[in-house]
Amino acid sequence: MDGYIGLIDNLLRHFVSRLYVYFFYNFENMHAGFIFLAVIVGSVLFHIFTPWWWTDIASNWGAMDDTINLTFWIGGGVFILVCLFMVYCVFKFSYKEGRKVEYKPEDHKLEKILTIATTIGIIALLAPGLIVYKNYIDTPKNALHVEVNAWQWGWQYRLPGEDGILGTAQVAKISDDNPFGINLDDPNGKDDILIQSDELHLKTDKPVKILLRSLDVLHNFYVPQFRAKMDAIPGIISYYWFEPNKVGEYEVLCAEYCGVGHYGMRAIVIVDSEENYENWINEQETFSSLIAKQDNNKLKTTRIAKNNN
Ligand SMILES: [Cu+2]
Repeated sequence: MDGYIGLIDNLLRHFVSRLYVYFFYNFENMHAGFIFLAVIVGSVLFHIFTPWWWTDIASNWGAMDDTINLTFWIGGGVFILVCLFMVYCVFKFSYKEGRKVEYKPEDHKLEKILTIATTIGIIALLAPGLIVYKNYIDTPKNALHVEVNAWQWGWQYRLPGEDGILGTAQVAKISDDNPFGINLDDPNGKDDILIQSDELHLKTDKPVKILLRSLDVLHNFYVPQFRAKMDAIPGIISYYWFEPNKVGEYEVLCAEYCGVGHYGMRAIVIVDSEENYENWINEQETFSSLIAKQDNNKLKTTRIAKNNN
């Protein structure tokens, strides 16, 4: 028994000392190759076993996922090829005494191949995205308009009333009485529906055009499940569209770092059936009813003031 243990012990010692020799005398020249190999294997394994992946899609924009997948395959493929090439070079051309480097400042053939291959790769990466983006901003005629107002740090929403047209608005006109800065002399603004809440409702299977306004800095209205987002930029109205197609509750995030309260810009979008949506929208306040309420309040305060004098 002791003999066996002695043998195993000897073998282990032999193996460890061999490993030691390998690592510290050969490995030194080639360790970069092993690191690259580990990076490739690690990346592929991470991709397969990652616990983080997309949410289920709840809109028409499957094409967004396709372009991301295409970018992933092209980018991932090139990444693996470049790393494997480096691994090959590290092993093939590691230091050998007496070996000289060939001086080759130019190689027209190689340059031509690399230029053409890079061009094809860049076109394959960009062209599909441009096509999808064109559709992304090409709003269907029957889309519901929803204005998203972003501010530090929250959201409010405005929908057109029965006329289907949003009144014009300006940030400079925003006040306590006019939280969206709607132009008072624009008749289209009177019936606008104001939602000063974190909860927005949308109708399922009905396209929505999102019109983005920012009252201060860059924000970005993002619901991951809709695969749609865009920056809200002070001074201009940016827009895109999507069609929610799954009834449910989704979280809104601000996807543009916008200051210390950025993390708090979370809200809820509820995709309703037609009936529930109509019920919800009928309960919302219009701009003219808000003005009437405020006038009423002012009247009351003046009356109280008069009575008290
Ligand atoms: Cu923000």
